[in-house]
Amino acid sequence: MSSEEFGAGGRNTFGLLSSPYSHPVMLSEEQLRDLNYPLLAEHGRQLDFLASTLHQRGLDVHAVVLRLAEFQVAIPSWALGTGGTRFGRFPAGGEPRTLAEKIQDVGLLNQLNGSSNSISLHIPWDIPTDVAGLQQLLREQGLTIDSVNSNTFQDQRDQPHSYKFGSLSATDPAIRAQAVQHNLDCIGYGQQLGARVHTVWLADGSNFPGQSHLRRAYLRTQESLATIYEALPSDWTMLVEYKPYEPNFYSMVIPDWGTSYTLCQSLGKQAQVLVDLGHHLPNTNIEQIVGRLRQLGRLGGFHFNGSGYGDDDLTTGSAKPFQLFLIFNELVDASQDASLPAAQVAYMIDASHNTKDPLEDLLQSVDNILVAYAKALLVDRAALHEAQEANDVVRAEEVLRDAFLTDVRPLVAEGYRQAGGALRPVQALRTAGIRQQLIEQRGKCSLSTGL
Ligand SMILES: [Mn+2]
Repeated sequence: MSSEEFGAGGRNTFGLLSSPYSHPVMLSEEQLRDLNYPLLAEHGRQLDFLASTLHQRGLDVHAVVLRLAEFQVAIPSWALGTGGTRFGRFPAGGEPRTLAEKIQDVGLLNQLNGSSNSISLHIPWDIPTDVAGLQQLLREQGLTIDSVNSNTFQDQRDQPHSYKFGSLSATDPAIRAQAVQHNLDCIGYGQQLGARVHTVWLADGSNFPGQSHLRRAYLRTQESLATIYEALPSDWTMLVEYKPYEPNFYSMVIPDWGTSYTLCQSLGKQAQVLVDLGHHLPNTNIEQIVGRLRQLGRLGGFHFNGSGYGDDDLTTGSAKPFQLFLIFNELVDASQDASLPAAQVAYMIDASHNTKDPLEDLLQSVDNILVAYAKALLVDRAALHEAQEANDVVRAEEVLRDAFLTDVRPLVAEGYRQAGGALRPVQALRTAGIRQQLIEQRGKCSLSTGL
């Protein structure tokens, strides 16, 4: 990700490779071929049928598949183990215990779908200790570190000051200085591993009326962010994420895209707004926010996830595939608008939950994202524009429906195949018995989350 919008990402390398970290569970090229073989004939039939249908609509199926094969979504290190709720955690077994094992898991995902070639790190959970070894592992797996995420929403052991009442917005300058330093440390760790994006999600806020001076909390945050921004390397982007509630329930210092936007405006060009799909109140028109930010030149990235009520962090596109399609429709529309400059948008997943095998969940999320993207690429933009200009409400909606209701799964599968991956990644993961191998290697109760 973090490449030019919808542009090419690096390709993975396949096959068993030597590594400073012993025995990563990987699939050989031959295994992947064997997994695809029984599906190839039916896949070919479906793809041919779809190609001829799209050809009649004036669409070049090869161009669409190429865009899909190039599209990359970053995987968060914190989603490789089962997440929890306030009530409990139900581990899947075989979860990664170290940063090296998290990298290996993402390597496995990328082998299967060719669309997950980078990783988002969370500091201090992922502080690199063996930088040279990790760099080598990343090279071998064909992966990069795209972003580092700071964490001032919980106290770490040995930390002099508590974040109980805020971090970058805290009333005590010593607490703010500590939180700023943590963010600078994150950038330093990211530089060691080649990251180019620093993401700030601020949990600061208040739980009760009167607890916090709303304007002064904003100004203190702005000042803290400016200090971090000054230290940002010139080729980095700083993403400012917003969230309407939780962990604070009366006010959040950065509750909405408007606040993120004004902070970014005050910081400078390298500051951009990050849209986390779960960080909106129910029924918010997220695609409109995406369109606005893109128009304003401040759309920096996404945290993809699925949400029914709030920050549910479920599988992306599981319950609201139409919303995901409409978001991609805005992105594709903007990318084809000659009046808008190209944007560097970081596509990342931010999900973590309790019920599914984390690797299967991530494969499903990436698949749903690619399906939404593929459908957005099929929209007849000229017809849509014409209908909009003529205020032909029904025709405009029908144009979107034509694209959304097309079963594009053969295109996505062909993208996987062309990237050297599996036609059906989840099925391949199961057939290859990956989880069992991971459990044998790492044990049933392995754990790496920092929560
Ligand atoms: Mn997020």
